[in-house]
Amino acid sequence: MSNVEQTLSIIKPDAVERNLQEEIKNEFKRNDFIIVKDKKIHISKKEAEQFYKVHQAKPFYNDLCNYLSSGPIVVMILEKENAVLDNRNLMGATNPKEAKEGTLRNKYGLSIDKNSAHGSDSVENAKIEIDFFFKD
Ligand code: IDP
Ligand code: MG
Repeated sequence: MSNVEQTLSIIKPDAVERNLQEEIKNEFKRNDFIIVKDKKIHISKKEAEQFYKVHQAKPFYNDLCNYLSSGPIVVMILEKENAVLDNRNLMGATNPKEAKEGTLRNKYGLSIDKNSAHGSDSVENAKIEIDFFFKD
């Protein structure tokens, strides 16, 4: 039985700043993801706060929101079988130092905050996050 899913991916400011968006998009395509929609945007701090609301109690919340709104990002809807989990596996661990060889965060991440990529962590959150950026 097929299990085609969509997930939300963000190429974060550190990677866009280093002009890695085409290289990272190619990584997704090589790994059988279809990029259904994509756009380059620069969000406000308020939008970042809304997007990362689940983390509002965390000590790093303010820095995280400042960071995500610090420069342009590329937001994408990715589609494939098991897209949510496959994207998490392709990204690797949150901390690039712990991310396995060959994962995006291992290859491109600079630090736990500048870790180059975001990916939804569940099908339910993927729907919410896709709506957040692509509902018009
Ligand atoms: P994830 O991006 O792998 O899903 P989350 O725990 O959802 O990781 O955290 C969201 C983002 O917050 C991470 O991608 C990372 O940039 C940042 N972050 C997570 N933990 C820390 C921390 O301990 N210090 C600073 N930033 C953090
Ligand atoms: Mg997360």
